[in-house]
Amino acid sequence: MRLTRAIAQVGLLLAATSAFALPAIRSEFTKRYKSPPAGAQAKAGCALCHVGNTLKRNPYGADLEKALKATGSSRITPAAFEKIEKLDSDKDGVKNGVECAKGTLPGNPKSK
Ligand SMILES: [Ca+2]
Repeated sequence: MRLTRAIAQVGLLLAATSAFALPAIRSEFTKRYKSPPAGAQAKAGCALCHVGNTLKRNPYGADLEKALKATGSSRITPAAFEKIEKLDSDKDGVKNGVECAKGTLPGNPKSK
């Protein structure tokens, strides 16, 4: 009985942990652009690619999704990021690659 309870508690802990884990795309973004943990990109959370905390993608997220589909892979690849670095997804006059490197939000025109 005790063992069953312990296993259930571990299961709950794992489920809770995975629910808050960053998606692979986010961790690859952070790795590629050396996004600082206290910077605007980290603070944006899901809004880096989505509209707020919704599933709807912002312009950068939409471009990244298109680029990812073009690679033919279901997993994020450096090629997908690279493919959209020359675009200005949010039309603020600053290319995605520049925004990603300097820590601003490539899907939010108020951040450049
Ligand atoms: Ca931009």
